[in-house]
Amino acid sequence: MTDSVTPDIDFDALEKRYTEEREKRLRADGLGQYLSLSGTFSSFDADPNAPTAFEREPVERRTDIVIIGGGYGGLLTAVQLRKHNVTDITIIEKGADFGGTWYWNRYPGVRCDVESYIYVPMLEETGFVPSEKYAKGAEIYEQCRLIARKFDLYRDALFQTITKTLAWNETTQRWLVRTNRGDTIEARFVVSATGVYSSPKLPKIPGIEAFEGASFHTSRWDYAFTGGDTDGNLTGLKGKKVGVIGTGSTGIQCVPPVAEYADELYLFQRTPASVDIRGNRPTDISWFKSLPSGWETERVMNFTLWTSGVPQVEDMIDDSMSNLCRETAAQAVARSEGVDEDELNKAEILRMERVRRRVEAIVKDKTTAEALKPYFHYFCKRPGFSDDYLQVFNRRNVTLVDTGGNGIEKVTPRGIVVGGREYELDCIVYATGFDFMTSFTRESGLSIVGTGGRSLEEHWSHGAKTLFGMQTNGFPNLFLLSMVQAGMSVNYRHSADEQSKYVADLIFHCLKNEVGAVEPTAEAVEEWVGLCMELSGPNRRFHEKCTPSYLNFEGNRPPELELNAPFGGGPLAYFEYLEKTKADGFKGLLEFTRHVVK
Ligand code: N01
Repeated sequence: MTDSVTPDIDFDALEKRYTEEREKRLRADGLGQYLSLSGTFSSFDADPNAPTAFEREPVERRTDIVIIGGGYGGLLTAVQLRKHNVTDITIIEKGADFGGTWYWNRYPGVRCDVESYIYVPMLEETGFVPSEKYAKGAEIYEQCRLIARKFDLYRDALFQTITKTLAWNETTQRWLVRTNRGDTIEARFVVSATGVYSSPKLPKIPGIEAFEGASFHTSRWDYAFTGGDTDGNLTGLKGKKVGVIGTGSTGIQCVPPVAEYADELYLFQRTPASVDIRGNRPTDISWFKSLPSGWETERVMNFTLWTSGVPQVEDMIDDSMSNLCRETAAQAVARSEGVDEDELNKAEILRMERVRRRVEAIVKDKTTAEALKPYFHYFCKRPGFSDDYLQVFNRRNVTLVDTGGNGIEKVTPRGIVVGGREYELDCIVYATGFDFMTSFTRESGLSIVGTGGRSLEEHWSHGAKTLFGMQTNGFPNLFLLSMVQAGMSVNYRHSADEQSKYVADLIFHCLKNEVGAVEPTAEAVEEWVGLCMELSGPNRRFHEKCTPSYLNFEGNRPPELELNAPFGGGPLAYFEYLEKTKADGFKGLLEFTRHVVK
């Protein structure tokens, strides 16, 4: 069937192609196709930013609050607590500094992919001005450190320290926190902010460990080998053949600088990314300085409203992502006015058709251009944006090795094998992503034992069960900042802002009112999980038909992760739940709560 408005598009054929491409990529091993950077592969986890760990004696301490993780979640929670004049906070962080994602991800070309004026926190409070609409990672990292200095968070922070176990002591009403450095810390409250994309993964390809050249994950970029820094200048790649595996948001950011410096670059592609216009530009300083007080909150909300399908008078961000969401919002209105689903589906296919035509317009070699065209529904994967990724395929030193959906066959001591051909390489870069919404204990590496000696692993053996994605019954005074059963904004910073405020307000409430222990009842948790499952239905059904990715558990969701979904009502409704609970002085929560006065 063709369409009268766009006569050259055969929508049915495209739908069929989407299904075929998905089926090519579905694998029985699903998430099992990946390895974590532990055991045999722990050398991949070494911190290239601080190769030697500093020495210190184990710490024995009693503290009000332990925060695990110094990325956005941990940092913002600590800031909110400081604003309540809570001073006794110990932050435990695996890296050698604050920053989380922005500490670890220093690959060349790294930038935020949501506009920096709404993604980088606390611009108004710190006076920090991002230099571009999509700021470089190094700037965002600096802003994290600036926030930490401004709120005096370095004081009691323990860096290069991995939290291993948390055990609740019923008698003292405290958590006993133990780390890999022999620290023992007793804390009234623990906030686990171990990150959303913090557990890197490698593909389980035979031979990885036997490769004799340099190889590393993008979140552990080896500048000692490549030379240069996040700005490029990768002079160590002169005369080198480099293979990059992965074409997600990371791959499309790091490929252009590598292409500029390596003698030969082979990009191994399993699924082409959708790559739309980025439109990055320097910040207009006079515009930035003219913004009225309170602009940041308003702008952050403007984006979340658009991306939640709530039309606004103005689109303050006005970029490819917000334009996309404006279209989606218009579609939601059309749907409510009874426009046929078929028509809406066509609009969605046309959107991706624009992306495919952009590939044709930029990439000169027809076979390469064809292989770079994505065939899946737009929101099946995190949309990609770049002004220089597709252009690299016009360079003579760049070869796209399209694996036809199969991925790499094996790694040999000399290189990578695809389709029976060995590509000899000096270096392999794994841009293969992170665990996402899988098992909390596996991703965080934490062993947590709550009331009655019950472990969190056991408690969640049939899936995560939370209230607001942050608390669970049987684990008093423990807050988990994650996206599971929480409202997920496209702008992670907005979710982190709201979660951190909620957690800090609740902890402050407990400290002020001498509430010894707070935890939701099993009934409250059951109700929230039920609501999450009910509301996440449409999104789950959409993703079940998608090409495999981390967003749909590689198309093969394990039964124990059945409940691992974001709160399906969207970020705005989620924020309202948090606000309402705070507004009634946590009464609702505390009524349904095991409530012990110290
Ligand atoms: O990881 P990904 P990412 N053979 O999982 C491929 C955030 N982020 O690090 O598509 C060959 O998206 C895999 O192929 P396929 C952002 O939210 C933010 O890029 O599964 N290839 C895919 O191409 C993002 O969504 C920012 O077929 C193999 C790639 O590896 C999230 O992090 C920057 C393979 C993994 O892509 C994750 O992005 C970067 C194999 N055997 C990231 N196995 C900023 O905001 C896997 N792949 C700056």
